[in-house]
Amino acid sequence: MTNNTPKGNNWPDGFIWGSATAAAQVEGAAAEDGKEDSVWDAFAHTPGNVLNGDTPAIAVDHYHRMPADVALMKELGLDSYRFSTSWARVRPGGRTTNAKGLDFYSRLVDELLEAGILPWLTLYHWDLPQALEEAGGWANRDTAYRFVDYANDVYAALGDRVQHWTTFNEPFCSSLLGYGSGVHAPGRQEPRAAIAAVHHQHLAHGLAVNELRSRGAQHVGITLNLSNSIPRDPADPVDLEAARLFDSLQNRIFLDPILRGAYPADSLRDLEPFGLSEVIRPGDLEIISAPIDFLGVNHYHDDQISGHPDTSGADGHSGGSGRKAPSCWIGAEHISFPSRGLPRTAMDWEVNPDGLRKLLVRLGKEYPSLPPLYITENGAAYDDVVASDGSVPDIERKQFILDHIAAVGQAIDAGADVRGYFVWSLLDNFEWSWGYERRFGIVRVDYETQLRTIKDSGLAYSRLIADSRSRDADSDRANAAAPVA
Ligand code: PNW
Repeated sequence: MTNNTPKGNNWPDGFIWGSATAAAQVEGAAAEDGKEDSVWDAFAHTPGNVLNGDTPAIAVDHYHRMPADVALMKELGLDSYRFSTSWARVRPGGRTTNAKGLDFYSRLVDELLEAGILPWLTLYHWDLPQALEEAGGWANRDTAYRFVDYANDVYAALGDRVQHWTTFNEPFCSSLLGYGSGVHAPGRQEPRAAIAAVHHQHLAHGLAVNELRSRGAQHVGITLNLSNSIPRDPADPVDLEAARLFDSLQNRIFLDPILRGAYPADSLRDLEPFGLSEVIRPGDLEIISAPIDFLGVNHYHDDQISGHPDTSGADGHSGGSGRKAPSCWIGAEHISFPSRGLPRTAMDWEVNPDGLRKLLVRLGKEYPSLPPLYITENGAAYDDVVASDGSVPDIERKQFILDHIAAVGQAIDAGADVRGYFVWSLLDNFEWSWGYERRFGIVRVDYETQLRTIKDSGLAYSRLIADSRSRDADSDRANAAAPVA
């Protein structure tokens, strides 16, 4: 047996191996079959917002190449495909249903099921209909109720075939980067609106969980991007305070309302000047803390935090346009991210696989009501080189993925209840404000021809999946052969 599987023992029964994308990053067909602009279409049209003036208009043309892309997933041996539906395709102006938009997802789901691939659906991966942004966007409480209308439309069309429902992907980004630093759509730089957006996305999540469950959904959850907060000098109170602030804004203001039914007391105090307590209405936290069936964890990097000025390293939270943006660290604008001298990806994010193990173990320790975990995104951007034979020997990405999978295995050995891993991303795609300049795919896309080529990282991931299956089969055989006591 080859030694491609980094986890020495078996992966838990039924462990899901998958890969992920998001609608605005792969679909293209931005104005087809009734789709109207999302905030990302509108944002990308303003020069200076996205690197090189790139837009999601064509992306990797997945809207037209969907059957071939599903065939590629089958070839890779994926158990599951995590994708998102586009609100602006399903309810273009935010207020009426577009049957043609839903039809695309219905065909996608059928194609996946036909290929034996489990559809893992995310309702919100950042593409709010621009019409709803013009009505106030996530700073407007009404948007939460419009989200439930949208969730209902998608459930009505796909609820008979899709079992796994994720409400939001990384509300951190679509609130604090979208409305705080403005490096993400809609590009607003209004701290109070950003904090209102956090709360209204929480509310939308809770309302949708209750709604989907009442309609019979069995597996409903949310995906958060979580990151360890590592004080530069644990003996320095200035660094400790900065690490507390980072942890509050990156992790706890998202985890606690959902898993504990309350914002952390320190976050409430810190965010008082930005109006957090003003947007919370009686009963909201009860809705927001509706029990979930799984927590999706997206993890790319962790951060060393200091309260002292630092000029040594980029913080990895800026957008691609290079324009000077205000901080997304609302009320904590002074915090810095000093380098630990670790290798970095093309996103300038430090590589530290053990951080993923630590994060998963921490979650289990700190949140007694933690549901099962899935790694819903993990991966890396590197500058790929195409070899003369057409192959893509992306050694660094391959190593990154294998090392992080090994870290997940170690977390499971240490007791973390992790049930699946989705690599980000299936395909090179529209990397938000970095446009097409940053490639995360395990499959290369030639943006001229739309040709897909499985990179070496994709081949390695595929082998790992096959190995873990043959191990399952081996142990099934061993169990079957064992005499019954
Ligand atoms: C995630 N940060 O975004 C998203 O869910 C994906 O759509 C995206 O392509 C992927 O990670 C890679 O970036 C993030 O500033 C964007 O730390 C920004 C940050 C983290 C995650």
